[in-house]
Amino acid sequence: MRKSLPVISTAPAGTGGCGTAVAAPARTSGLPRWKQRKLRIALVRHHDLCLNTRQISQIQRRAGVLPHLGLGYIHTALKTAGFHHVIQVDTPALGLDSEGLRELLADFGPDLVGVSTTTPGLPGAVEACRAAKSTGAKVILGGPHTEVYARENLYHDCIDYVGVGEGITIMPELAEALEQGEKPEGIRGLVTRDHDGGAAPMVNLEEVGWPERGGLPMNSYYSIMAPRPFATMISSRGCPFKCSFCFKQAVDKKSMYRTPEDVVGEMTELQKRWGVKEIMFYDDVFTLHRGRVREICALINERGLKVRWEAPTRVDLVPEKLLEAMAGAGCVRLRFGIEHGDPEILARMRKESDIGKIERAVTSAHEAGIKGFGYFIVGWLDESREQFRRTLDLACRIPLDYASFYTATPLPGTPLHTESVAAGRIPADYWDRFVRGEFDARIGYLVPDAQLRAQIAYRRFFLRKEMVKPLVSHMATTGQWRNTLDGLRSLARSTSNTDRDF
Ligand code: B12
Ligand code: SF4
Repeated sequence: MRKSLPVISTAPAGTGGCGTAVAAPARTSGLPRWKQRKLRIALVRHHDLCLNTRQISQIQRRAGVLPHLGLGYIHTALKTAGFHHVIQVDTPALGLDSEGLRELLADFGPDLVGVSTTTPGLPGAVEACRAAKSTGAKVILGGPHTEVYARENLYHDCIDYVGVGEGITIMPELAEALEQGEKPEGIRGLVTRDHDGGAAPMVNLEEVGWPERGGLPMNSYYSIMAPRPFATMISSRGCPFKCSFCFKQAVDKKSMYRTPEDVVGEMTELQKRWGVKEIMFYDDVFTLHRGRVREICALINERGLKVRWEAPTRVDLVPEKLLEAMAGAGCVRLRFGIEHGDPEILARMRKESDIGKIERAVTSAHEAGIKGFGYFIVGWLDESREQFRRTLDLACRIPLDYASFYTATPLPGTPLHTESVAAGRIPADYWDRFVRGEFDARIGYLVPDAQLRAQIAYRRFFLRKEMVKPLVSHMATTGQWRNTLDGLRSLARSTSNTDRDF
């Protein structure tokens, strides 16, 4: 039994056939509440690959398709509020193009369509909104993007409303208003052409229940990092650090922790119901609250849960004792936000770490039997080739089994964006024009050969003899032979003539 969401008026939730929270029959006017709800709602993510990606194409195409947890949580909240005619349409997992999406929606006949987007993902989202509008439904756009650009999205005729902040509260309230034939103005976080409802404040995800996964094409999700089937989870939200490239939603500025019981409960359900072999946590920083992580590990062992899991963290938040506890509870990999090998750039990134801490954390994880994944950023504002080489040297020197080399991309609302505009590297109005539909060019790189640097970094990191053993071990344990080998082959084919300049 889960708790019902306190911020929306709803009947107490019970457990439905598929194991997620559904409204218990509250007989207020003769019929159970869920029978009174007629509204048909589709929740959509469209296109995973995007123009303004930070990833090089050789990797982006093979990295995988990960479930969209935000939509799963909104689905659960809608069910709790008694809305049962709800579908999630995840086009990257379903392999649908815009026309396929339009046909699917036309067939379903939604009254309301909620589309989720990041800022780089906006072109796909606008296509989804057009497809939704062509069915006559009301259309709402939400997701991290709308925290910076809200009303501006209403430039597109196919969008009726913009949701800012928690869709978990906005969507049930909007659905209720539409069902009652009431004007939705007044809903916290809802922006219309005549009204600005601000932002819907953060909700503790534990209050909502687990994200709805029923009806999703679970077998279509994959990650180059994990054996199939795998799943993603969020055990906490928020991060107090202020790295200058990182986009922070209002909710991310506060912290929210789920209890160890709830986290391990969901892990157990994922293994039992879906046969999941690996769980990838997508918290901002999994080990922010160390006591909680220790309790999670203890509970995993107490319950005899045997599942592989991995999580993101910072190099200054992994003391040795904690690493041992995590390794002993099934943690196979930690993703470290290392970012750079040059101290001056690390300081400009406001990373609050240093090379010594990086070396110690990755080595300690390795010694505890946890594989290290390093996130790096190349092509930072005014990054010299010498500074770039320091990143590459660091990545190859420390015991990492995996690395990702993103190109620096100034997302709107970040300090990196402000600095890049001030330095004259990108036009001040790029994202404004992008939001209005000028989707034809990527935002400029901050050093002209940033993409080449990323390709070279991937090549030099993965195509060295020290990586043969880790790569073979990775492919053998995850079964990701084809994606991994294809990725390595395409890296081997790229950039070879220009390598020597670096
Ligand atoms: C997991 C993850 C991914 C996964 C899966 C994507 C997903 N959405 O699940 C993968 C790896 C595929 C991914 C890819 C990318 N990501 Co990402 N990702 C995340 C991460 C770490 C967690 C997302 C999450 O599950 N959050 C928890 C859930 C509960 O929250 P949520 O999804 O945001 O949903 C809530 C609200 O946003 C809102 N909401 C969401 N959808 C909707 C829809 C409607 C209608 C409404 C009303 C509300 C609403 O309500 C939800 C709950 O109440 C976030 C960081 C973060 N802290 O959120 C970055 C983040 C979302 N990613 C980001 C970026 C930049 C990317 C990439 C561009 C990276 C790249 N390759 O270059 C791509 C873009 C892909 C695309 N086409 O859009 C940025 C987005 C910044 C921005 N301004 O938009 C973030 C915020 C990271 C950061 N701090 O910079 N990502
Ligand atoms: S990059 Fe990681 S540590 Fe830095 S602010 Fe973002 S979530 Fe926090």
